[in-house]
Amino acid sequence: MVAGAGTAASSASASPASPWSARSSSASAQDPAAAAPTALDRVVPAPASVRPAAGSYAIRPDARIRVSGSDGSARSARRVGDYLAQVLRPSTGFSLPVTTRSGDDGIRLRLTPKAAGVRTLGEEGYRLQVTGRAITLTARGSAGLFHGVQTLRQLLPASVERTTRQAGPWRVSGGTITDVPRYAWRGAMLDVSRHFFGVDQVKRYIDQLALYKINKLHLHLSDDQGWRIAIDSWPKLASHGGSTQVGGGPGGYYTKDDYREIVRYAASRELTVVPEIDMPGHTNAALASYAELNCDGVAPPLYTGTEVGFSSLCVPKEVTYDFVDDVIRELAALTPGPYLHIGGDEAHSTSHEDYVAFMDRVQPVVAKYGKTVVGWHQLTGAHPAKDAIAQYWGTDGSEKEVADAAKAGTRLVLSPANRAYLDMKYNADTPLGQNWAGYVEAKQSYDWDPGTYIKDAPESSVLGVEAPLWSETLQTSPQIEYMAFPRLPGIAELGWSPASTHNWDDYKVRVAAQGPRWDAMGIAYYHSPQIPWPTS
Ligand code: TNX
Repeated sequence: MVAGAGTAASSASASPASPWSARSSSASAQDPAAAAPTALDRVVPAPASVRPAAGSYAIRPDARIRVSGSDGSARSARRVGDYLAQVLRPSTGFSLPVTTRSGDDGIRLRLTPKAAGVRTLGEEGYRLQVTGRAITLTARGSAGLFHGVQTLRQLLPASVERTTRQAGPWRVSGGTITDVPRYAWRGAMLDVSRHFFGVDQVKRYIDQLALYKINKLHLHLSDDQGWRIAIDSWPKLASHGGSTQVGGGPGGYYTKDDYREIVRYAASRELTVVPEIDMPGHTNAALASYAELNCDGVAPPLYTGTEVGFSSLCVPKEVTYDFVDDVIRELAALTPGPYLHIGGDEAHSTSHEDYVAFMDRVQPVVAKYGKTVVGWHQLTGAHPAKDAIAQYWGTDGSEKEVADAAKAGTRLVLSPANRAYLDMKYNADTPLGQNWAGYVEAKQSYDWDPGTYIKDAPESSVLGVEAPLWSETLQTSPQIEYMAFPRLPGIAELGWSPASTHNWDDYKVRVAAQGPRWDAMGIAYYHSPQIPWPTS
């Protein structure tokens, strides 16, 4: 006890006296978990503000998770408390009861939507205070509490992520984190068309996205190779259009209940699903399912290759808009989030005139069903709707029509292909992925600024960032993970952390510390040589 207290007084990073100190000091030589707890600023994404203090909190076998919520928010606080307990119980072996009983000890999750002191936290921010007696997480909304829980996970030893009982101690450094996101849109896209991914695979990815405070899951639900969502009024879209994939495998599609389950699960991890039906190009699967959608009235065969730009809906035909109306109506009805993505990229088989005419007719349909249009940035070459969002996927930010649209009010989500595309190869030896936008190593992926990326676009037009994962070459969860990690956390940090924290040399050390967590979680990441992964 005495020795422990003396150490704490002499060094900010050393451990204070605690019921664990006698045991941990003898264990610290061999056991990395017994070393000084992770400093509060060593997490990904970097927090907006960190104030370290002496001391630390240790989760003990009798700790409780105390949840409270004012103004009717107690249920949301309990949901997050239950989630935290699910993360902590298997590895700690502690019972960690979730209780609404108040107290000044334990892990306290407080939702205070109207309290004056937390107004600046917004919907997604949180404050994490750690003293010797308690960890107190405060937020205005469940998203803030949930994001705070993700930070707390990273402050505990990596072994907390294992699903069998591990040795502690489970200590968290003292001090306060006050954290809010830089951008409202921090997305990840999964292409479920080129290869189909089932509900459980999507859930696994959602859990991984949630670790880094990603809040949008963009699902690319249709393309030339597959239509992946059941539409009752056009049933062959899924049954025929969804029956294969790249390489000729069996493909698949989501029933409406499957899709609702994905939406529900994403919401439980504070992600909003953004569904995409790519139009007027990338539509071979639909054209193959219904002959009348083709200008010549002849259905093409299903397609299992990887070329792009050869298909188009028939812009002059009225039935095209019956189809679009039905699909958007049914998809909007299934989707609680405010956004509906209509694609619009690589419409190489549609004349410019037809493209503009098509977008002029389709955008109002999205509005009619109560949703906000999102489109790939080629939409800025047409007439983007007043509240439209353009997703930029170019490689140098020089497109004048994008900047002009941004000046006129179009909001931008940035996914530059040579930075944010998770399907680009890391280098020439990467066994998966493509290289049309070059090789994208971890540093290349992280080291850019979304606020100034598009030449002449006002910084205020930038809504956020998104990391797309196209699946021409990907079929399994480990393959998804190999491409997403470690690049995804870097894009997540660009979306969350203030520009003032941006620093590759600092980031690479913080992301290196995620490696043991990914090992503990069974995430099959790419061991980038640019990152100083801990050895052991
Ligand atoms: C371009 S990015 C595409 C996709 C491909 C991707 C492969 C975009 C909007 N279109 O159709 O899958 O490249 O990297």
